Parts: sequence; structure tokens; C-alpha cells
Amino acid sequence: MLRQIIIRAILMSAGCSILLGTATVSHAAFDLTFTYVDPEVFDVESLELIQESVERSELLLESIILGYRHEPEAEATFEIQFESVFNGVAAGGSQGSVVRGEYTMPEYGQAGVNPDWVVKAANGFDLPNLQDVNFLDALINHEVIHALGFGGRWETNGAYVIGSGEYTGAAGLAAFQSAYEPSATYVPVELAGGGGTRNSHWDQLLRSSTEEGDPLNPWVLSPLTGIVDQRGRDLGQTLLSGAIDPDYGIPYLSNLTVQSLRDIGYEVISSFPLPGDLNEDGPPNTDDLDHLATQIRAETDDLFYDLNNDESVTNADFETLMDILGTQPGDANFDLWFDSSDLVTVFEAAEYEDDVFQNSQWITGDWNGDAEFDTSDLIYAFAWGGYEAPAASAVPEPSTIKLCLVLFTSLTFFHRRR
Ligand SMILES: [Ca+2]
Ligand SMILES: [Ca+2]
Ligand SMILES: [Ca+2]
Ligand SMILES: [Ca+2]
Ligand SMILES: [Zn+2]
Repeated sequence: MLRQIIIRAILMSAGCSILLGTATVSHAAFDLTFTYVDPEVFDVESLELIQESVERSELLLESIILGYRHEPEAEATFEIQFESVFNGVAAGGSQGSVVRGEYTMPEYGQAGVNPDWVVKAANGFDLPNLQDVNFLDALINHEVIHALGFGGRWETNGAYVIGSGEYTGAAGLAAFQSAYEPSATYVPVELAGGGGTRNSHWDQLLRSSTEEGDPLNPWVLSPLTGIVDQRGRDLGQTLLSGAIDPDYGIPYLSNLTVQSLRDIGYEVISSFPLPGDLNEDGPPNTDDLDHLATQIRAETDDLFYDLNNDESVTNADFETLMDILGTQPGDANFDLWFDSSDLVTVFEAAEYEDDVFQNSQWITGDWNGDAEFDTSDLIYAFAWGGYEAPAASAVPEPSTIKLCLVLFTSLTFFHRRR
């Protein structure tokens, strides 16, 4: 499934040379498999939340990891056993040992969450203003990355000396230099906290630890280190720091973490996120158009979203993202082609001129980014001139406009009949 998405992303970049590197084309898929050891321990709601998070985690990591480094072209699989844990909120680690070229890699991994924390984590830990934030995703992504060997396999692969606090794996260090500190000679590693925390996370101020914080009153302290990346994000807030700090927002997956997986034997994408993956969930797709539209409506000043480099985030960037994805207005089913199947898709979704405020996405007919599906989307899509024409060669023609009018009439009829 994911493989198809990646291949599609690569194919559609063919007409647009600024996009995905051609190096990814030849790689076989990396397949992460999850098995559930004790699903009966979780209640129905928790198990569902876990399975949804695990699916998103799989999508993310299969987008990032391309294979094993010693044979990057070969099909590769890795099994993660998911289970309940009762010591702390969540846990994960790698098991067994297999030599692949110059790397000593785990045979399989384990990841788990505490059944008592699943629903709470998925609802912003019940913190004010954070109920909409799914921290279960962060917990599971964190533990799944440990399951792959992050932290636990650093020393056996020559990337870290226990107790040093200095990560020196070449790929991780290069990513740290490029995103955070150009002159760094190591990446700072956590030395506070218990045995499961120290020596296996990027550094932060571990405010709940006896060494760096106050276990009795951690919340008044800051976890931040002052080391920030180009986007102003602190090292202490990465997904792979030693503690989750929900009052400081959603932890972010740093390219540092992704590239560090190279140092323990994984072939990964050249940089995270992939071009067009603006919601940073792994694959570039129409969810990213919806995400960018939300940012444009909110008038963000985060230039991460300034895709056309004009120092502002506007509808012009939305058009640039369509180019990056190889799509065009009207292509609801994201097969890079606007035709009657797209119109069937959106009218089946039945959000055309409905009364629900800002409920529509690209896949349900909002092609101009105002979160509604109405006549302006159809006009925009047909005026683009790409009906039954590939995005790259879309040229408005009189016949298209005529077709537009005919279709528009029939669509209105369709709508009324519903
Ligand atoms: Ca995405
Ligand atoms: Ca812009
Ligand atoms: Ca289509
Ligand atoms: Ca719209
Ligand atoms: Zn951890």
C-alpha cells in the first residue's frame, strides 16, 4: 500500500526536477510488520486507538526507511511486537542480533503502552487546550523508533560510548550540524534519568529527573536546551528526547533522528520530511494540500510552508504544492488525472454546498482551499483546463470549456436528486 504511494510520488515528480531525488526510485520497499502480543489486556476503545496510531506509525516509518544499508536494493522486513507495559507510560526496545554487512542490527523489536494511559494520551493528556492533540501517536512513534534500535544499538555500531553524552555516528552528526549547530563535534545525548532514559535519547533538560530537574515539581521547569534548528525548534522537543513534554506542544520528528538510523544500518530517505510532506506524516499526498490550506487560512508566518520562496504563505504556495505532488484542481482521487471518476468520488462524499462549516477536504471536493466544496471549486477546476489532461500538459481549450458547462449542468442535477 505504502509502496504504491511512494512510487506514485516518484512517478509524478518525473516532470518536475526539483522534487524527489531519483536515488529513491530503485529501492525496494521496507516492510514493517506489527504483531499484537496481548490485545485482550486493552479495552475496546484503547485497542482501536492503538491500532490507528500503529497504522500511522507504519506509514511514517515505511516512508522514511528504504531498506537495510548493506543491501539497499533488497526487499527488507522488520517485525515489531506490540504489547502492554505497566512500568511507566510507554516502552520500547530492540531484541536479538543479526550482522548485516558492517552493522549489528536487531532481529526484531518491541513497543508498548500502558493500558491506563492510552485514552488519556490520545486526548492531549486531558490538558486544557490540548484535548484535540493525539499524543498517543508521539508515544508510539517514539517506541517504534527504539524498537528499530535507536539508542540501544548505538554503541555496538560505533556511534556512541556509554556515559559519554556524545553521539558521534557520522550520518546523525552531519544532520545535527546542518540543522542545529554547524561546528558541533557530537550530538548531545541525555545523561539524566533512569537506565531506560540515559544514554539512549537526544539531550533535553529532563525536568522530572533528580539530576537535572525536580521530580516533585517538574512542571515549573523548562525542558528546552537552547539548541534550535533552522525552524526555531528546540532539541529538547524532538520526538526522541527522554520525556514527553505535552505542555510544550507536539514533539517533532527531526531529520537528525531519521539520519541517525543510517548509523545503525538502515537506508533512509535523504532528508525528512520528503518534498511536499507538509504535515510531516511520511507520504506526500492530498492531506498535505489540506494541511497547507489550513495554514494559509490561519495566516501562518512559518516559512516552512513558503514553497515558492516569496517570503509569504499564500495561495501561490498551494499551487506550487499541486505542482510538487503532480496533481491539479479536480483530481479528488489523486490519480494525477482529472476526469469523471473524480466527480463521482466527490459527489458520493456528498458535501457539495452542504450546511456544515468548513468540513471539506481535497478528496471531498475542496480544491481551492477554503474547506468548502461549492461552485467555486468546480469553476476553479475547469478553468484550470486540466479535465482529462495530465497535470503537466494542461492547456485550456475551447472544447474543455464547453465540456465544463455540460458537466456542470449535470452535476447540479445530480446534486438536486440526492
Ligand atoms: Ca504528508
Ligand atoms: Ca510563498
Ligand atoms: Ca483523478
Ligand atoms: Ca472550496
Ligand atoms: Zn525513549
